Amino acid sequence: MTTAVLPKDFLWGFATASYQIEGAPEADGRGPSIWDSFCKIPGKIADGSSGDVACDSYNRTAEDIALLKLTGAKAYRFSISWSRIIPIGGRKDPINQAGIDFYKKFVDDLLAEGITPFVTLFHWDLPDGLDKRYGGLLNKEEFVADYGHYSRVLFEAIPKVKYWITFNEPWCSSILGYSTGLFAPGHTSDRTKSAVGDSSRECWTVGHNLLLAHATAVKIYREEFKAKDGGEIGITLNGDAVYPWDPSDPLDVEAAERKLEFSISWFADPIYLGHYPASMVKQLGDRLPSWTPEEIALVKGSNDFYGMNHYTANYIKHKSTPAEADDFLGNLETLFTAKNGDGIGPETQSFWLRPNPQGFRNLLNWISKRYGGPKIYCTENGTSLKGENDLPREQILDDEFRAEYFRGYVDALAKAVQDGVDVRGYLAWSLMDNFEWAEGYETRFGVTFVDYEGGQKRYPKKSAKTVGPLFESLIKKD
Ligand code: PNW
Repeated sequence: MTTAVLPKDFLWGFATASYQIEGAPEADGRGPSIWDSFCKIPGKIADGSSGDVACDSYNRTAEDIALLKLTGAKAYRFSISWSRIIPIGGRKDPINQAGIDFYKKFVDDLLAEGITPFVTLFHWDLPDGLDKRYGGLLNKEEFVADYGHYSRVLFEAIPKVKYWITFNEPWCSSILGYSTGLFAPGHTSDRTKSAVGDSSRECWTVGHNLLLAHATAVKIYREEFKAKDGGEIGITLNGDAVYPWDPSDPLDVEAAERKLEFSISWFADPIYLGHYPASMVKQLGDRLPSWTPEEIALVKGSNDFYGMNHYTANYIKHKSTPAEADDFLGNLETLFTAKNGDGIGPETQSFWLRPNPQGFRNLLNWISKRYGGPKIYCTENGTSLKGENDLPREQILDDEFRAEYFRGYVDALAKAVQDGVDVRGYLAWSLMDNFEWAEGYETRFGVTFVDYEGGQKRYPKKSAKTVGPLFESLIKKD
C-alpha cells in the first residue's frame, strides 16, 4: 500500500535535450555544434546517423506539448542549443534573436498549459566555433567568460524560467569527451581513435573549467536576476549506485566509496564542501588542477538544488595494481555480478545500464548525507530495452519492461523520501525516443515511440501512461 509521502508541490514530468530531439541544424541562423561535427566523422556514431532530423522537435513544439499533456506531466526539462542563441558562441559574437524567440515562445506555450519548464543551459552541444577558436572546454579563461555571457543572455531573455540547470552531467563532457573519446569532441590518448588528446590530463582540466563556468553563471543569476525573477539554479550530476563486489573485503568497500567520489564528488565536493575528494587528489596528484582561493570561493555554495541523473548500479572490485595514467574510475573494476553470484539487474540495450531500484534509494541517501540534505531534483531516470528497435510496432508500444522500471524506481524514490531525503521533483528520461549520442537511433529511451521512417510521428507507449498515476498516488493532496 502506497501512502502519500511526496510534498504537494512535487514536480514530475519528462526530460529531453536539444541536440537529441530538435533537428533543423541550420534553421533560423543556428550555427554548428561540436556534435554536428563529430557525427560527420565516420565510425563515431553506431548507425552512422546524426541529429540532423532527430525528432524534428524544432518544428513540432505543439506536438511535444500535446504529448506532455497526454501524460499529465507537471514539468518538462529541455535544453537550449547555445549555437541557436549565439551561432559562433563567443561573448563578442552576434546574438541570434530568432533563436531566443524560439525558446521564449516555447516557455510561454508550456506555461500556458500549466507545465513548469526546467531549462538546461548546456547539454553537451558546445558551439563548434568555440572549439575551433580556442579549444572549447579546455580553455579556462575564454570558456568561462563565454559561458557566463551566454547564460546572462538567457536569464535576461526568459525571466519566466524558474529552474535553471547550468550543465548536464559534466562527468560525461569530461570523461567521454576528453578521455575515452566516445563523445564529442572525441579527444583521447588512443591514437587509433583520435589524433589529439591526453586522457591522463585533459578530462581533469575540463572538469575544473566546467565547475568554474557553472559557478560563474550561478553568481550572475544570484547577483543580477534572482531577486527579481525568483528562480533557482543548480548543476545536474550523473552517478551510478555502487555495491562492493565482496562486502566482506574492506578494500572493495573502500573502492565502492571511491567510485562515488570519482564520479559524483569530483563535482559535488567542491560545490558543497569546498575541495576535491582526498581520494582523487591522492591518485591524480598534479594532474587534478588545484583551486586558487578566489576560484574555490566562487564554486563553494554554488547550488540552489542538486540535479541528479541516475540510471543504474555496479558491483565494485578494487584493483591491487597501481592506477594507470588514464584511469578515471578510481583504480577499480565495475561489474554486473557480485562475488556470491548475485546479478545487478536485467540487461537493456545500453551496455552500461541494468535496472537496480534499490541502488537509487541507497544513492539518494548517500548524496543527502554527504552534502547536508540538499533539495534534490531527479533530472533524469529511465531505461532502454534490449532489442526494442527490432520489435514489431505493437510490441514496442507495450513496453512493460520500461513501465516496471519506473514502478521500481519511483517506489525507491518514495522510500528515500521516507528515509528523510529531500526530493522535490522527478523528470523521466525521456519524453520520446531520440538521438542516443554515439548509439544513434538504435537505442530508444522514450515513453513515446518516434517513427523515424514515417515522418517522425509520435506514438505513446504504455510507459507514457505509467509514470503519472505513480506520482498522483504518492503526492499529498493538501
Ligand atoms: C545521459 N554512460 O547520458 C544523458 O544526459 C542523456 O542525454 C542520455 O540520452 C541518457 O543519459 C541516456 O543515455 C549518459 O555511458 C550517457 O555511462 C552515457 C552514460 C551515462 C549517461
